[in-house]
Amino acid sequence: MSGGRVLVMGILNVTPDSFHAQSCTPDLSTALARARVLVDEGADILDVGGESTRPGAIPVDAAEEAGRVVPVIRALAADFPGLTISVDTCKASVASEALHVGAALVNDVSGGRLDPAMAELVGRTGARVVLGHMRGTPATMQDAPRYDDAVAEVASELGAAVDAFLRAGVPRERIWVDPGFGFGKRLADNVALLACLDRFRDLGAGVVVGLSRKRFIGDLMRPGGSSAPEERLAGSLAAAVIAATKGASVVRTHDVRATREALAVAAAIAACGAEA
Ligand code: HH2
Repeated sequence: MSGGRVLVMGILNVTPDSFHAQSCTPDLSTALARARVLVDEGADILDVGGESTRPGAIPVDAAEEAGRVVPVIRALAADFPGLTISVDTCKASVASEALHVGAALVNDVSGGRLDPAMAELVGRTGARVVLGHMRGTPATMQDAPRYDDAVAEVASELGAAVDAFLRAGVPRERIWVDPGFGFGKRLADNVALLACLDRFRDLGAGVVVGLSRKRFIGDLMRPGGSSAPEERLAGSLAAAVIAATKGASVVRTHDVRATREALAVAAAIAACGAEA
């Protein structure tokens, strides 16, 4: 594991249609109640999203998306003054409103590709940013994705995204990268990206992973079978631990307590190995 404790980013989906239906808290009061649970369980960051990015998701316009996340972020900033709040969006206008009411981090699963104004906004505001890797859009990304060498190609495309944000004036230490598990990837691509996660540290940025309850985790848990997102916790924890041992700085999850406990075991073993 890399030096420093792995941060846990709790998922707050202010959506009616996220792929893990139990994570949906589409109105202010249920979102705040869920946020309190995630904070009590030890979340370092809360990631607030107002648009599902699952494959084939129906796009939401900026006004609707902002209308979902901005009241929640404003209330979270008031209720949890020390908490890092992230906004999960690909739209600069939504990110701008979120930063204005208390978010400090922009989590853009498109790595700034879907909105050319995003890099300039992050540079101007001094926010932190997660640059995710995705080809196409959530509507098209699983239409026959193809890589000759997924690790090399994703690293190269993420490297280009990092360069664009550096050119926009974002300091390197404010940039994290995320290989984008499930975002236009086949099962073998997701497996290769996790197996070689340490390669992404060569980009000179901390590495974020979002593995929680995704379809490929279910495919690995039950080869040839099927599973619902509710049944994928064990596999998600295994993947989170592997990511941590390969240098992830942040693990994004629906299950903060279980993930924190699994990471604590991994950290204790890694610390003993480092002393030996
Ligand atoms: N995955 C999802 C959303 N945001 N952000 C980062 N950085 N990395 C990820 O892998 C990632 C992400 C999809 O998960 P979820 O938010 O639970 O589902 P939905 O997009 O359906 O709301």
